[in-house]
Amino acid sequence: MKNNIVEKENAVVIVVAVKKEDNIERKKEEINRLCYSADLNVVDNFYQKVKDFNKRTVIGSGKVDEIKEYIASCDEIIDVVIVDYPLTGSQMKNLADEFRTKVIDRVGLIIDIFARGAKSREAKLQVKLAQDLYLLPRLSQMQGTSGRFGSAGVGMRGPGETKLELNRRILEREMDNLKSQIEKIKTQRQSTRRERLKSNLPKIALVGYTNSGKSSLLNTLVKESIYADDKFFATLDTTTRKLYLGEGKYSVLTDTVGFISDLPHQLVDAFSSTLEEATDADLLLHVVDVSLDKNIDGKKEYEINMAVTEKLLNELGATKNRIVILNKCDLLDKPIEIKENQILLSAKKGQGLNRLLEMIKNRLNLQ
Ligand SMILES: Nc1nc2c(ncn2[C@@H]2O[C@H](COP(=O)(O)OP(=O)(O)OP(=O)(O)O)[C@@H](O)[C@H]2O)c(=O)[nH]1
Ligand SMILES: [Mg+2]
Repeated sequence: MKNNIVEKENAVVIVVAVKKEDNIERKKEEINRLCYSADLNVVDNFYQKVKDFNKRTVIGSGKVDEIKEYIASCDEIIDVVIVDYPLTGSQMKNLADEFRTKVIDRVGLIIDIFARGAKSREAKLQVKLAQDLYLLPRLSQMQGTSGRFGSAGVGMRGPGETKLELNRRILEREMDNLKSQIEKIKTQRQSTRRERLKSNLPKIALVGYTNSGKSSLLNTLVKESIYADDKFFATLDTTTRKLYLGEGKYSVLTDTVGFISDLPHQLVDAFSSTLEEATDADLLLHVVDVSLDKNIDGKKEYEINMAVTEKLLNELGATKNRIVILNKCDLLDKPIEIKENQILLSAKKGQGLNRLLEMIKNRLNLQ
């Protein structure tokens, strides 16, 4: 339903399982949460387990027809079809032509959420770079669709709004320019007095799946109120604060952008300097939302999220010195098994904080 205050776009979601390990239910929940974070109104979900990969449209022609009919006969006007799979430019064009509406893939949707959330100059430049990296291989197909990709709304928000008028050469030049501006900001940041002072202290970074409670934990630990929300990717800027560990000992604590399954490589590349700062730390606090304890193919959902985060951290070359924080323990209704190196905590209720500070001092050899 469109409401009068903020007119939300109506979306139809196609959940696509291609890999053997893809779980439709988990994928559905996650893509719907991403749609919610992008302020979309999801009218309906369609599902397809892809067996014979269709190069033209990814999903089979029968499914294409079914969705086409649905859109044509739907009471609501469907503004966008979200496909939970990375599409090439031509697949996107083919589906947009079939559905006669805007089509956005999972990568485009995540970049859109970042585009809406970017506040600082650095985050805006990084998002712009990610948008360009995403657009470059799709530019020619997207230009040929006479507005089918839309001129406003999801997928077109933020810094990249007029991109479809650009050509490849201009885009490449712009990307070089963005990279050098991002590099300049990074150098400036490192040379500020405040940073130099902090640099003598041990560095701790909060990392983890999006929505696990990283910002909430920073707020609780340093008695701050940086933005935390139940939407995915609430944090796009690094926030660094001095953290008192007790017994006259200090460290600096950094909060950063969250991870997700299949995090678009364009975002990893564009946000590399931000991610580097986090992964360069002396100690990582890997925050996990332990309340996601539903069983999925023999594993708990939070264990799957932990594995996704660990894989990304390893790819980024992050430090091995880690504490795993099983957060949101206030939402658990039965006790769970805790391994060495893990701690049960509630950022919201302030449970487990003293034990965490002890563990941190111990790990940083500050005792
Ligand atoms: N019940 C409960 N909710 C929590 C706890 N910690 C965080 N939350 C909620 O979880 C949601 C996400 O919290 P954030 O702190 O924004 O999570 P984040 O990891 O920073 O998320 P991104 O920045 O989006 O990656 C918010 O609605 C918080 O209020 C907790 O210990 N218990
Ligand atoms: Mg956050």
